Amino acid sequence: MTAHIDPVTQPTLTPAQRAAFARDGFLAMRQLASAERLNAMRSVVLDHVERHIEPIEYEADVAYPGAPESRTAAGGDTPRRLRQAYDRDPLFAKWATDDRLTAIVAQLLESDTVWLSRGHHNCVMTKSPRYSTATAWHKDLRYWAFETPRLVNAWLALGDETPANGCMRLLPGTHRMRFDADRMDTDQFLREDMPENTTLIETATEAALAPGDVLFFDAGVLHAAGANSTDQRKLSMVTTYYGADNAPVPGSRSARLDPIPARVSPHA
Ligand SMILES: O=C(O)CCC(=O)C(=O)O
Repeated sequence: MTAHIDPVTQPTLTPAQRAAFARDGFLAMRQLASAERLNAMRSVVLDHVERHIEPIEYEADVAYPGAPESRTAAGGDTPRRLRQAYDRDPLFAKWATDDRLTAIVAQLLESDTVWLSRGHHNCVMTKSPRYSTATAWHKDLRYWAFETPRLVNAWLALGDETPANGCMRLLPGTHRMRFDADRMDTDQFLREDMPENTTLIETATEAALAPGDVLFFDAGVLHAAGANSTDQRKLSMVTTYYGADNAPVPGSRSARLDPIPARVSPHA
């Protein structure tokens, strides 16, 4: 069943957009957030970064290759993710449950009801100019525990995202592929020393985004991103959704925080 979408206020995906998402596992939609909203969100983010408002994941915590060894090492206390965006500020909560945003998610999930996960993503990614590490190829599902793999992420660009500042890179169609366990390392990153993996990586698409654009991607699609080599911080808010046909596995980390009903079925 699909959600009732008001075509005036809420975008309706074209058959070509739906087909692209099903085929590739991602879809960029342009200009979904206004400049006014982005300015307000950016101000809150910069204030929270400046004042180190917890919960924060720091560059030292991600432990990606090249990351500072500890929070006290040079750059170790550079914020990488402002966690718990939904509970952090009403501006973020409003965006996460925005009608136009969740109308698109409802269509991608083919579910009238849309749940926002508070346990996964639900953060502002802050990629700093001086200290930032690249993220290797992975599927977000690697540590998540849900009844089905049908989850959609919405990545809102709060500013420009380009290859130079470490925009997202995605491997089209990989949400539909099954990978033998030995193609991943022990942390579930795609091994880049295997010819079948390097051939796959050659198919990567770079998701350059302008402020207000949203990249929707299936939680099963392989993606990566580079470091930020510019002199400006890159800021993106990322939220994760699932539909009525899915739920976190009881007792798992994915079930620890109550989800938010981001969109309620008109038939409920
Ligand atoms: O901006 C990045 O480095 C990518 C982040 C990412 O893929 C993730 O946190 O799952």
